[in-house]
Formats: sequence, C-alpha cells, structure tokens
Amino acid sequence: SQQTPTRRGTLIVVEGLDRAGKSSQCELLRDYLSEQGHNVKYIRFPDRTTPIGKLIDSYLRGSANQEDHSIHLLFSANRWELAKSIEQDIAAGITLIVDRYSYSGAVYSAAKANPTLSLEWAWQPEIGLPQPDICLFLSISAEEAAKRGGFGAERYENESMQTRVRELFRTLFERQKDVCVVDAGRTLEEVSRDIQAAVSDCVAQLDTVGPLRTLG
Ligand code: NYM
Ligand code: MG
Repeated sequence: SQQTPTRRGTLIVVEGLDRAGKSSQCELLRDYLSEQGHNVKYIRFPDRTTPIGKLIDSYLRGSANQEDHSIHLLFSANRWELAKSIEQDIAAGITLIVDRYSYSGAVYSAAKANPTLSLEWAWQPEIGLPQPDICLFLSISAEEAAKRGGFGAERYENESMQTRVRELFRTLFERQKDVCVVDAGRTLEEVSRDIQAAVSDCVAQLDTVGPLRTLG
C-alpha cells in the first residue's frame, strides 16, 4: 500500500524591535498551533548555545569586542549552521516558529552606520538560506516601546540604535514585499489574534506555495 507523503511544515519568522513582544507572541503562537494539532518547534536567533553562538553572546553582553563585519558574518554563520536542521524539520512536517532571522541580521548591523556596512552588503550572506513562508513584523512606535520600560543592558539596547533599527526595518520591508506587518502597540490578545489569522491563512495556502524556497 502507498504511504501518504508527509505534508511539509511551515517556516514562520517573527521579527521586530527589542520590547515589541516577540517572545510572548511566539509562545502564544506555539500554544495555539499545538492545540490545532501541529507538531511545533520554537527556536530563536541568535542561537547562543553553539560555539559561534557563544562568541555572539559574549559580544552582546559586552565582554568581548568584534569588528563590525566580522560579528555580522558570525550572526549569519549562526543561521547557516542551523539551515540543514531547519530544512529537515520542515520536510518532516514540523511547524517552525523562529524568533528573529535574517532581517534582524541585516538591520542591526547596517544600523551601526559603518560606511562599508550597508544594508545591501549586510543582506548578501543571507542569500540562499531557507526563506520563511511568512514573516510577521511586530511594529511598535518609539513612544510605545518607551512605555514598556527601560532598555536592557546588552549592546544595541539604546535609544539612538533602536531608532536607526526601526528606520532600517521599514526600508528593508518596503523592498521585501512579502512581510506581514502587525501593529504590536495593542494588547497581547489583540496582537495574537491577528498573528493567528495571518498564520492560518499561510498554512492553508502551503500546498499552492510548493517546497520551501530560499532567500534571494
Ligand atoms: N541581532 C540578532 C543581531 O544583531 N543580528 C542578528 O542576526 C540577530 C538574529 O541580537 N538586540 C541582535 C538583536 C538583539 C540581539 O537578540 C539579541 P534577542 O532576541 O534580544 O535575544
Ligand atoms: Mg533583546
């Protein structure tokens, strides 16, 4: 007798500024999709557990310095080292929720205003990585972000950097038309309802989309 091929999983990416509510929303989405009967995995970048991730972690905590281009390529390498396992999970029918991805990678580095580190340059090492089936951008204003309490102690967690990151996310997502912008300045419930609706539509259209694509 013939076996029904496994329906591939969906690659879901959640992006946004620090304090936009990404992690809370990823958890709510994981619980929602599990209740719907999906086999779900929630991962995040940077993955601080790998050897490359440990270098990134000390850089973010400020206990180590790295040249701008060099740390950028390490963030990208941290995605490449997990690319195979992402592809395998998707092929095995697992729905993957990814907290930050190539979009954060490009904008945080480009926000440093290093003259040889443009958004275009920063995007190049991402080309060829698994492309998300849906990228949800949790959009939050500077005022709303400020209301949510102070910045953390890690590198990049300051007003001027966050302002540039916000502008660059906007620039990047004007070019990458396939992003779903969610107004994250509302209650957890309101935001999660929008996310669930967008993800459900995406999952329903998966057969039309075909196999997992790659970033271009
Ligand atoms: N970050 C994250 C980058 O600069 N490049 C990347 O490729 C990724 C994935 O790391 N401030 C930055 C954005 C965050 C910081 O992420 C740590 P988180 O989600 O706050 O732990
Ligand atoms: Mg953070």
